[in-house]
Amino acid sequence: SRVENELRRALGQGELSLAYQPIIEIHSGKVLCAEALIRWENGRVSPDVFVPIAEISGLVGRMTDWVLDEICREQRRWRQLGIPLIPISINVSPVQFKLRGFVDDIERRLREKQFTAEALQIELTETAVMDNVDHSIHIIKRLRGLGIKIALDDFGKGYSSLSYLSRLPIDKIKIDKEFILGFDQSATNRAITDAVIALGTALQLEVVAEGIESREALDYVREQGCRQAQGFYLCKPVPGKTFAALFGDGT
Ligand code: G
Ligand code: G
Ligand code: MN
Ligand code: NA
Repeated sequence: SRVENELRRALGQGELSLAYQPIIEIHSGKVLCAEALIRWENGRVSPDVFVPIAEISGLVGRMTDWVLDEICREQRRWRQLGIPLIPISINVSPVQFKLRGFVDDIERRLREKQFTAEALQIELTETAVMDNVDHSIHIIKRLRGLGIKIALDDFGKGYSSLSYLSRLPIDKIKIDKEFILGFDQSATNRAITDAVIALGTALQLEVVAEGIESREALDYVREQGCRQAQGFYLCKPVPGKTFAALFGDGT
């Protein structure tokens, strides 16, 4: 298709970019991590549109390689600016996650770039992981064996049974932003948010509240015992340069 050819060209010519959004420790305001979000033409085409195209056209492996190279470059730039290591989390789609050789590719890329695994985190969607739990556990164990932290993204949207969640060797869960965006309008959304925070805490997982768009939302999740937050109220996704300027002192 036309978009596929344009994406192929964009990958070749460096027309993709990454935006970074901080994940904040609520009580201290400290930046714990940055989520990398891929952008094409400064966001004119949403990744919701072009990532699936990359998947069906076989470009997704090259896209992952590009993302890894780019965050590696960014980490290096941040280090040169004297910024203490801020881990960067990348999103991995269900298709990418299931590709044969996914872990091998990541391992090879880390090695080639002499990139420390503590600098990389991976966000997997709940639905991707639950699709084949045993296989997912195997892959996640290998990734964590490399030193990479794993987050379950968009949590609450899928259908994880609690017993499966307790079996997953993950580090954190990210509460799907839809629940938090609607917290003040829906008792159901609040009930789900509260339950996910309690569950994650009981399982000794880190819990991140996404979609924090207001002071009220931040206060609410904090009062429910959530310690980490991400959202437009705290900071929008920004270019790496801006991120370094805003958070370069590590606060
Ligand atoms: O910023 P936002 O509109 O960018 O992201 C839309 C969706 O695209 C989100 O679900 C996000 O996880 C996903 N996404 C953003 N960047 C990447 C990426 O590099 N790879 C994959 N697979 N998904 C991404
Ligand atoms: O699926 P995932 O959680 O990776 O998607 C992250 C998406 O959420 C990105 O598109 C990002 O731009 C978006 N996002 C980040 N913070 C907020 C927020 O506070 N409100 C809304 N509506 N979207 C957000
Ligand atoms: Mn994400
Ligand atoms: Na999410």
